[in-house]
Amino acid sequence: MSAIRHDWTREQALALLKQPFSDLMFQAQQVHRAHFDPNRVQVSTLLSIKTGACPEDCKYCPQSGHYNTELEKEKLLDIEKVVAEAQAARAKGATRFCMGAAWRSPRAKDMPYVLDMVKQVKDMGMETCMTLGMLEDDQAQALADAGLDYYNHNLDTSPEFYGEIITTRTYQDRLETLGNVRKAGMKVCCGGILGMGESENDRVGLLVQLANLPEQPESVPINMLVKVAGTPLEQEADLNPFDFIRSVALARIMMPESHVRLSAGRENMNEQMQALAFLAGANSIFYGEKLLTTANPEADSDRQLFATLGIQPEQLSVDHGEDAELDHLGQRLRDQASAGRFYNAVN
Ligand code: SAM
Ligand code: DTB
Ligand code: SF4
Repeated sequence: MSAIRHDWTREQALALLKQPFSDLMFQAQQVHRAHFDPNRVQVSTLLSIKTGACPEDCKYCPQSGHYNTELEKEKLLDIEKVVAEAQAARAKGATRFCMGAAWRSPRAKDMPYVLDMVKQVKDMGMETCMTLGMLEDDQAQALADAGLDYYNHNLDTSPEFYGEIITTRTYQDRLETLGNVRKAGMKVCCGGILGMGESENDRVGLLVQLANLPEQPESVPINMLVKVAGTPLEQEADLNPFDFIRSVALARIMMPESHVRLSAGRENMNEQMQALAFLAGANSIFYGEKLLTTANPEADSDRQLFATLGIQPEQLSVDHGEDAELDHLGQRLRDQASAGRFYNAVN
């Protein structure tokens, strides 16, 4: 078992990243296999609960009100709609439901609605995650008290490159929100985006920041930029796919116990590239036809990919004897998997 380190230097990380590809992948797989079943991948589904007209100016984002992306804006969704979407995601095999809002931060009057969403999705036996922008400590505590398991808030890139991408909130603001989430006792989902024109040193800088947080995030989404027409990054050059895979491997080595999520951008990756990402230590995906506003691979093609690679979806661990209803749900999820909702290529 590799020990968790919080004292990574950029030089050390860069030296790992620059190894021959085979050596880097071998090292990542050794770390991965010491901490996880390499044939299990966690499956989350996303829903945008409030879409567009965001006051922030994140240059990658189709939901920013600063750019004209012809996105249809939507107010905060009704609770019934959110619950129906969560039920559909659960029926398809997702174990975590992630709700995202295009806010700088939630307003006081929005809080009762989002807290109700957390409670109702949680009551269905799913893990819950939200990403609502910056949180004050009382907001984080209210979400934790409602049963929110994870809060997603990304650092997005290195501290030096950050100012090229976002000017309406600082890196420090983000670190403070992450601190509030931790203080409230929630699990942290925090990662970034690659392919925004950053340097190799910036990619390393992001991963070093994440690894050196006081506690490493339980979940680390690595997004490949989705270039959306109308955003300032629409014409950005493609990142070399091997550089993307190398970053996934580095994340795995430096954050051995975290789930590393192969996140946005899978729609533009072929199966071979996704397989390389799993070999590099990615062990979570967003599953379902849509991310927040952009396309994700069809659920059918993901089931097919899992079958081809002999990957099984990770199941929720159920506390036996404590809650009969949850137990029943755990069994249903296992039954679904064996009934072929996720085809098992191994047996
Ligand atoms: N508004 C909240 C916030 O930014 O804190 C939550 C939602 S925001 C859409 C969540 C994350 O999605 C961003 O931090 C960014 O990493 C990712 N994201 C947004 N647009 C993207 C794109 N075009 N390509 C890849 N990732 C993207
Ligand atoms: C994360 O790191 N990636 C997800 C989730 N956290 C909220 C969002 C990806 C969004 C991609 C662009 C879109 O669909 O709007
Ligand atoms: Fe708003 Fe989040 Fe998009 Fe930034 S990433 S513009 S904060 S929705």
